[in-house]
Amino acid sequence: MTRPPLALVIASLILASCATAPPVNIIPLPRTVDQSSGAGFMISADTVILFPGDERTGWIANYLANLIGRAAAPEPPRVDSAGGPIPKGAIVLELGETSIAGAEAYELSVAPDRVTIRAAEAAGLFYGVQSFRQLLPAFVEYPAVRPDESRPVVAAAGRIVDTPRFPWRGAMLDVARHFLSLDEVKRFVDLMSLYKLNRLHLHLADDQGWRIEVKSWPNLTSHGGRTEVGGGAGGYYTQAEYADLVRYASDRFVTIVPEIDMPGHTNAALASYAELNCDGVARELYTGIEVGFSALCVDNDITYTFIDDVVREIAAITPGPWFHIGGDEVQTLAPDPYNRFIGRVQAIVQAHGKQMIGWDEIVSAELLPGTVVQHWRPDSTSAVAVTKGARVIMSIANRAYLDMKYDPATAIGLTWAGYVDVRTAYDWDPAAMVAGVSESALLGVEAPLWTETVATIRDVEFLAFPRLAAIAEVGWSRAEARDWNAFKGRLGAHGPRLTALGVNFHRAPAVPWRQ
Ligand code: TNX
Repeated sequence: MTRPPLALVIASLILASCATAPPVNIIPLPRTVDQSSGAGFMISADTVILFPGDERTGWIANYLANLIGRAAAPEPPRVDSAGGPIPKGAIVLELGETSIAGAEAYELSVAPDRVTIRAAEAAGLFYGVQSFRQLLPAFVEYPAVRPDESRPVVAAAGRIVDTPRFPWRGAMLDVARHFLSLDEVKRFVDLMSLYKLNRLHLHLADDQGWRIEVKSWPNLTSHGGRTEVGGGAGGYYTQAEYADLVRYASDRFVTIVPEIDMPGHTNAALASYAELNCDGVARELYTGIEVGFSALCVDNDITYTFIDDVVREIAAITPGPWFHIGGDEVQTLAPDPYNRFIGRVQAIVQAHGKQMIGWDEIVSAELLPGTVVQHWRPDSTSAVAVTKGARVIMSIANRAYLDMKYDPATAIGLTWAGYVDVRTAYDWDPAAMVAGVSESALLGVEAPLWTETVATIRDVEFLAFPRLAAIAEVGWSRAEARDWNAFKGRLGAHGPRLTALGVNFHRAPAVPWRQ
């Protein structure tokens, strides 16, 4: 392996040991951070990343090596399975008990001669890696970064012990109103990982488009997938592509949650198959942004054959335990048929081995154990769901909706739930939003990004960042430890990192962005 010139090594060592430790700006805020004032850990051509030896932790070790890339040496750090004496300058990933238990918990200790990331499970190692990454200088994130003696790659010394508040820390992408390519969704997964988010809910069907191949109902995509809001070309994922995305996300500890919205938001299906309509007449494709006008014919048996096929095929390529059936905004059905419909669909979802999730409208139906309610309407109550034994995902629109404008000057986005500036997205407690929906009833939080006004991945990034970082901290960090003023300072320090990653983030005026 080629080594950097001696001068570079010496200069970097001097810089590393003289520099006062930069403050730790990790987002989401870890449970405990003990920073030490001494020298940090410097990455060099000798750095080796050691892992316990299995495939999963080997993948994480390689992920870290690729993150560091060529920032400190002509080649990324070497990766090796552990065994034998640990050399000086190693980054050690190890599996074992941590002082705070939990599947996603980790301990990270950084000293001049060694970094140790320890966790009971691989997920914790991955999150320890994300925290370590945030201790490294932002320039590491540039894809074309090369070693430069004036810029040593040093992580501040100290010790972090960390575990999340909630198991569900999610984002949602509406790929129905505007389609996003597989690579764009993968990039979004990568950005989620930086902030330790672990659920990606994909809104795969709506009035304007059907985005996932269903082999037994091929017109859904060949016809229903070929447009989007504004009349663009739309698109869809083949089952193989979806499976590839599921794998990509699961490598990064992100579980894909598929949503097929029903009985409303179904115009694309109703346009693809005449028999799904009560009058037997196929609808026209729709490219506007009205909601509430479409509904499956809930009294026809063929509707349930259709749903059974759709759920079966998608469940078969979805290893995660959840299937989201939407259930929102049906304006053309009376309560009784709506509730009966939700009951029948719930049985279908369970028969295919999944737990059903629905938007908060489903609380009027009978809910079976395991069903999850996603709270979105600011004036609705999911407490009813709790009395029926359901758990709740908090996505209250006036805090967590990424498609709301930041302020009146925001060029894209909607305003029906008000403006959601970064502070509004940050300064709330999911356990204090709905009386009767307290900590124990909550699975966690999720930030949906609806795409009526969002046409490109650059638009997605603008609305999601930095609010998604705020939501990530709402989901991960303890409420008592969170503080807007401290957060905005840490967030400001993320400006250069997001810039290096090429993220088109909103430079919210309230945040002291660093250059
Ligand atoms: C409400 S949130 C909807 C979506 C829209 C969104 C726009 C929910 C369950 N339904 O159909 O896209 O508002 O903010």
